[in-house]
Amino acid sequence: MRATAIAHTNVALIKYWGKRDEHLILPANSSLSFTVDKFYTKTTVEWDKNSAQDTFILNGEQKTDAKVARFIDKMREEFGITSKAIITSENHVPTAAGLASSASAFAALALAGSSAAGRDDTKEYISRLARFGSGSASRSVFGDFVIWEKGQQPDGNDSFAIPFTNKLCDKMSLVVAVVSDKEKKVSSRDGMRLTVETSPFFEKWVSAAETDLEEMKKAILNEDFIKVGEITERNGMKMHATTLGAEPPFTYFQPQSLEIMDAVRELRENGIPAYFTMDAGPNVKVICERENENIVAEKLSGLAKNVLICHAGKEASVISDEK
Ligand code: 2P0
Repeated sequence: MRATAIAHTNVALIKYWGKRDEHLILPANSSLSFTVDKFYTKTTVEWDKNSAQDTFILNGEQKTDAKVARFIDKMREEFGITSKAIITSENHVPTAAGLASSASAFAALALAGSSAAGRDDTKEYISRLARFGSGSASRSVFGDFVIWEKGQQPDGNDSFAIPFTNKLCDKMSLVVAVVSDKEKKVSSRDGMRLTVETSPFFEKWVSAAETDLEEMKKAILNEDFIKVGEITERNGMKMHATTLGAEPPFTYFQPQSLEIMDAVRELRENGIPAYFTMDAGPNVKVICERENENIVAEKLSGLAKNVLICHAGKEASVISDEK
């Protein structure tokens, strides 16, 4: 039994930053993301009774990855199977983009793994499962705007993503300004943990994120791009503020990131509505109206290594399934 699935990566406009349960990967706050069309992972899973061990091939090279190994065990436990997995994965997230690929990777792996096991799981189930690989992967199961509900239950059964809306999606672009494609110094998992454990700003961040999320939902549904941009920018900055309060303090900002933020402010002063956000790395993602995407890309191209224009991406899907 073998199946292939594709999932796109996503960029959070209301960030996930901090877990309330490390083991179950339960977030402290709900988050909202925009799935992007340009970057995706394509993964084939085969459950093989005759293999003596799991195999993971990424971009043509055999790899050993602790997170993937744990996730395969989780799938076996969930599906009630003992077969070993043969996984072949292609990451269409250009290394030069310096973007995280764990979101698309675990969403594609969960979907292909379930389908290869002959199951017909709901997307809600796949999202909950993908969460165990990487929290943000729960959101990559869906397209357009997506909300990962933090849930209330201690067992995490109500913590999964749901599709929110496709409103505004055909009018909005996300321009990625690549500052560095190097491995980040502090992984998001470690950065979050340190923030939760030591930053006095963490508690405030969680309550502010919940308020931002409610306002963001309204702004998207009203197709109010300016409001969406303002909330995106302030939410991202609040997340990054928590890292400066951690002990020891750390930041994902690099000098070039700050220069790009200034350029975005300058665009606004010149009448082009554009707003930035950053994740657990130095690259800057800028949202703008589609009619302005080339002006924004042009402005940032002198400051970044590479500039990529993205639009809304589709939900994860199974592209082949052999029983
Ligand atoms: C996000 N990030 O909402 C936030 C903003 C990074 C900054 O989700 O520990 O790789 O595997 O659940 O999903 C990156 O975190 O972390 C992330 P784990 P993940 O997009």
